[in-house]
Amino acid sequence: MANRASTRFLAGVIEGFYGQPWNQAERFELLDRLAASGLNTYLYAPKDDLKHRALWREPYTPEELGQLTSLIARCQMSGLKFIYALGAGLDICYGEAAEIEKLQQRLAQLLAAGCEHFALLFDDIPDRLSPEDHGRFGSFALAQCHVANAVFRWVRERSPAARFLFCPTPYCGRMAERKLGGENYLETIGRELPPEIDVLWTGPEIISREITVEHVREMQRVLRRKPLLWDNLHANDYDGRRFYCGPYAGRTPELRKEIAGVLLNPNCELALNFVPLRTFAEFVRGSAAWDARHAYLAAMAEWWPRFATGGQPVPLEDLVLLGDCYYLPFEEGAGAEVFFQRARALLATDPAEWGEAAGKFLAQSARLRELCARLTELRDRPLFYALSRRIWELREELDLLERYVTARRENKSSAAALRSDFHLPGTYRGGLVPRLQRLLAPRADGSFMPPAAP
Ligand code: GDL
Repeated sequence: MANRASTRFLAGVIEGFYGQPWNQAERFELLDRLAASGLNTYLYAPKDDLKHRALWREPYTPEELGQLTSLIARCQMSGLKFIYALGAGLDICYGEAAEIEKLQQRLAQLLAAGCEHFALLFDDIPDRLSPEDHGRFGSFALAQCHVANAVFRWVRERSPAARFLFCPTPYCGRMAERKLGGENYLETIGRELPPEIDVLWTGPEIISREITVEHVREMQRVLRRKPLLWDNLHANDYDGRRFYCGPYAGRTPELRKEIAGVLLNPNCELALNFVPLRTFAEFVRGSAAWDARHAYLAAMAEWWPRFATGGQPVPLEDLVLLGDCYYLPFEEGAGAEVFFQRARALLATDPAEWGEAAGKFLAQSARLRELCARLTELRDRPLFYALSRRIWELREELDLLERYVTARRENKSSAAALRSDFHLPGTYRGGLVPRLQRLLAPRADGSFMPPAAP
């Protein structure tokens, strides 16, 4: 396995999302899965672990360090690189020597625990310098390079083969266009950081639908090195109602030779990452003829046995349809899209013209709804708990639509017939957040406006 750990191309997972970090058992499970699928890296960067970011100056207790030590040992045993990241950017004073010492003290704890590889992350932080730092460095990029270079040199003296990663404050094309971090931020980073430091990059957007060779070549020029992709395609921390079990997609196999590697920052719920990881691993090692939908269907078939229930089995076809309902951030899977269009067309037409369409819709909706009910009996409880709130919501919407279509088909158009005792005014779709959401509607061009007056 040593050969895998020594390869330059990094491929694996970043635990880099907001929200509850994975627990120790989940991390072990993940590491086993990474090793089994031929991936080689785990980057430890849980945003809401206090000591990763908010309390980055506080040393680890022996117990906390013990947990990290066992993760590091497991990685070494399995031929995986464990990369430890610190996010000090919320409040660091860049020009203070004592701050760099604090960073070193923390990394020294990790070195003593056997960690060899490190990262400094400056994403999602205020992009302003204190007057002192401004006076000393003149630019945000120079202040960060000062800290990163000092820590990099210190690390390399102690861990000569260390990979050292840097996440810039503008970490995607859109942020760079808005000049986050100031004029020429990325050019400065490219010039000042030694070429051995890897620079993380999420693509044209924070969540990039596509990452093209052209885009990456442009970044190579600016950063003076191949970027290391931090891929948020399957991250769901920004929307608690969604998860993504679609395939790794929107990146062509040619991209692989243009980057230093790619690390997936996936769904917060580990149990929901089976298909993302399985298809990603295939992308990393796969042939030029790689096909995302094909990879998805194969991965769903492999995931299927985990859907064993205490009662009736879950048909694979229905599971694929459910997966299609929670596919990727910018698209539904093919089956869910057809289902949605069928429902939309029905609601926009007179029931007299429905023909067989209503029956088809009702049958498919009932299957999906029944599947959601059956999943409550999953033997794999963490998997069910990860799904339960989302599929509850899906069931409610399917149920409502079925009631509506049935009532219209039976020519009942009075308000009483279109009412549901399960979707009550005040509670159903209630709450402050949904009300606030209705005040401004998103438009296709990314802007927001109050919805058109009736
Ligand atoms: C981000 C954060 C990341 C988060 C993701 C998705 C980076 C570099 N940082 O901006 O922690 O999980 O978006 O919400 O991506």
